[in-house]
Amino acid sequence: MTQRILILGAAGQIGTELVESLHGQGNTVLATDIKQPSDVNFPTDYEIVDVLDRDRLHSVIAKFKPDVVYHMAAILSATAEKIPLKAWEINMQGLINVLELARKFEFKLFWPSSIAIFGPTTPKDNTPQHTIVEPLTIYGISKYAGERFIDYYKHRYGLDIRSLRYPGLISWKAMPGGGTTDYAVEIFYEAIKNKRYVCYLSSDRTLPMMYMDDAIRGTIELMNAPKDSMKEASYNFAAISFSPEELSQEIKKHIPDFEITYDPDERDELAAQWPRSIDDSAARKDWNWQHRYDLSKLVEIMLSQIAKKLEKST
Ligand code: AKB
Repeated sequence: MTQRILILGAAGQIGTELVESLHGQGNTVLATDIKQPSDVNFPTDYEIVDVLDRDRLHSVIAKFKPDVVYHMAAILSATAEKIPLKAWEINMQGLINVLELARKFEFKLFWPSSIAIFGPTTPKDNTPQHTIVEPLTIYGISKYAGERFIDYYKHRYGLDIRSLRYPGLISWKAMPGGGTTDYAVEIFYEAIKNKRYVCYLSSDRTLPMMYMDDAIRGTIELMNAPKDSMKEASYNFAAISFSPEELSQEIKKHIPDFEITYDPDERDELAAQWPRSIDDSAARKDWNWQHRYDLSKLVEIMLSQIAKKLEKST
């Protein structure tokens, strides 16, 4: 069944690929973001929408009448630490504005959470679905508060809201912006262009990661799963885990003279608070989640696609 789908924050790393995929499946998609992106050509209608502008949001939703909304607009972890109160406003007030409209217009909602909800007191290996959650970053605090909010709206108003705790996402189509895990995309561009990369994380800073195709497929599968199989407010969602050093060793198999050096900055302190690996057995059990891409497959695709993309742009 095709649907009317509104994407808020469509010009970001995940939004760009969600638009492409949902449009490709025959849905009527309206892509929106806070400004006109210079580097993305949407195959769908596009409108400017600021999630903090309630009147504008209301009128776009009243006119488009979506069956489903993907609310992807957010400030990511590293940028959020530079503008904590603004990040809180965008991440939380933006979500509340969308939730209030979900009550009124009764659309189904997707909202992204993150591994950043976990903090230094959380067990780092195979982090369970339910565990100690004491985030110290403003991004992590906003994501965890968001999880509580969506669960409140689900139970209080009977809304259909679904959510995933995304790991670092790796794609060659769109660049990430302002995250702690962005190194795992930048490294490929630098490896191809300059055969060297200065990494802002420590060499052994292992983090949970996922190839974007898995993330998009998983997100759409979650949204299409039967409502009564949804047991969690937001699901742990995992594929692979690796450190910068392990990633660079895999890149060296393709570019033997690639060199990585380490100059950890404040982002390494954020990453140090996050899990090394995630137990996503609830997602695997409740809606049959399975990842397809391992590290070697991911590296092979990233290097070949980015090389082609860079060649085209010169
Ligand atoms: C970030 O690094 O901020 C994001 C995330 C893990 O949510 N990629």
